[in-house]
Amino acid sequence: MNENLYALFAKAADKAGDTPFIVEGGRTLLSYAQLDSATAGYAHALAASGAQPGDRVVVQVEKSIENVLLYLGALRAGMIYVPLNTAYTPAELAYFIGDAEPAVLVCDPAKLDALAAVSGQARCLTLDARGNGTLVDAVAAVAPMPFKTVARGEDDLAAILYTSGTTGRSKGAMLSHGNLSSNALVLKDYWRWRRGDLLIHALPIYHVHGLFVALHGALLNGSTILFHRAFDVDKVLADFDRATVLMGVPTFYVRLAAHAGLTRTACAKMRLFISGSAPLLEATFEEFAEKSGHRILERYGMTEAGMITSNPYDGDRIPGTVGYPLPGVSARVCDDKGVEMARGEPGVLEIKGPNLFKGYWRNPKKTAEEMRPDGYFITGDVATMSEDGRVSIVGRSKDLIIAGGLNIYPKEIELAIDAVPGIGESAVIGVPHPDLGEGVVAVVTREAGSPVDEAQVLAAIAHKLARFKQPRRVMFVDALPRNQMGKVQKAALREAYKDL
Ligand code: MLC
Ligand code: AMP
Repeated sequence: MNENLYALFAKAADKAGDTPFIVEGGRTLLSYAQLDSATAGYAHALAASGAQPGDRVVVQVEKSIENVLLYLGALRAGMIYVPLNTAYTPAELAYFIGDAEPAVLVCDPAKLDALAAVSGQARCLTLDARGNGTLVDAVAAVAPMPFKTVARGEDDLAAILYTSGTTGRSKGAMLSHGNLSSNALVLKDYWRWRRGDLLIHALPIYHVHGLFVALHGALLNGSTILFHRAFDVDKVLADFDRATVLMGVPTFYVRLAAHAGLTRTACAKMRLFISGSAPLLEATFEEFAEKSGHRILERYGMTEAGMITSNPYDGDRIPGTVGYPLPGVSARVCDDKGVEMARGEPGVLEIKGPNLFKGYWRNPKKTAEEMRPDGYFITGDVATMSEDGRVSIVGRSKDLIIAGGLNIYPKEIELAIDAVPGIGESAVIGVPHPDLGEGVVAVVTREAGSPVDEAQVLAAIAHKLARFKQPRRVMFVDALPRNQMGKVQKAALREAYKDL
């Protein structure tokens, strides 16, 4: 049997027939009946560009239907899809491209020159936000031809998604066809996908949430996607009159709850609101429930494992908890040696299951550091588990900031700031932010006599780091607080600057 994830989608597409697949601004861009030939074109174009099954296809482009088809075409062709955040600077991209060694690189035409120097052996194709570029020309050049989806086993890689640990250097999480299909199938049942469901898709498609959880959910169910290039609260609300499902990061719900248009009447047709990627504040949950009449279903996941736990569809959706391990997933809360804690006691969440990744790309050492000998993965999230197995995420043992659902690794920013002339040292922290959950703040010291100021620091790092990672404030101090071991006390800094 072909375990290629696309084979599952093809089966669902056959059943869905003329159902619209992607609708944007009220216009059907593609139906399920057209999915086979549309993705065949992309698979052929990638193969004609010289990529073989198992080769990496690195993609940094704006969200578009062509981008969706490129992803599905790469799956069909048995290639390994490597999506990158559009906010990354050329300096950041150089690392990913060097590490992934792609056969094909697809980027925005505006970035082509900057990337030429770092693209190595990769064939460069372009795709702009309006769906034009040499990739689309290559698709047009192959003429309509059937494509036999390349046979893949469940352990063959479908995608590599970059994510970072405490070191600040991103690692590629290797996800197999089996990882992705097992998770998608479980979620189809768990969230009760049904005939007639329409999904509002307003997330980026370079992360697990938008690319896998949302897109796969709709594809597997043959559901129409109401496609939004970005999250615009007015436009998303306007779709509530025909949609049934919304998936979003907590910032979506903060903005929706603050909107006068969020009423029970406006939400009467909606079936399910799902939140994840960052903690949903209880206050947001309650305000949203009060105004919309819907209790948001919060779930928890990560790049290395897709979705891990979820609040129940029928049972109690309790704010501040992320629900139960999904069917097939085992979870335990342990101390730093891997010894299980008593129920209710906080510890680090460890997990195992068919959704768990195949390790970090070309980095067995890092993979081994984050795995227990019995196959459990150490998530770095601090959790408690109730007597009946319900999980609450209560903190993080990894040094990570999550702003608007995007992960930011302080170490990477600290390294950039430390290199600024006149800076002694730095500590980067997340402080509460009403819209994004957390906001980035840098606390720094000056070298003796240096006049370096906030504007100079920000200007010096601007070309190195994606905008979303750049601190919103730089605070100067005489010395960073340290504990007896010499470690910077970030908790003390977070407390000191919590009202910034
Ligand atoms: C945008 N900006 C951000 C930001 N998004 N800053 C910090 N964090 C973010 N997440 C900055 C821009 O650089 C810009 O800065 C300004 O905000 C306005 O940009 P924008 O593009 O207009 O922002 P907006 O459309 O409001 O975007 C906010 C958002 C978006 C929350 C809607 O970031 C988003 O869609 N986030 C979802 C991320 C996601 O998919 N996460 C899932 C990861 S998977 P300036 O200064 O230039 O104005 C995962 C696993 C799991 O975690 O469990 O799901
Ligand atoms: P990423 O590396 O981008 O996949 O981000 C995964 C991280 O996001 C997890 O390790 C958690 O720290 C965080 N996360 C995801 N979902 C939730 C949630 N519902 N509540 C709290 N944290 C979450």
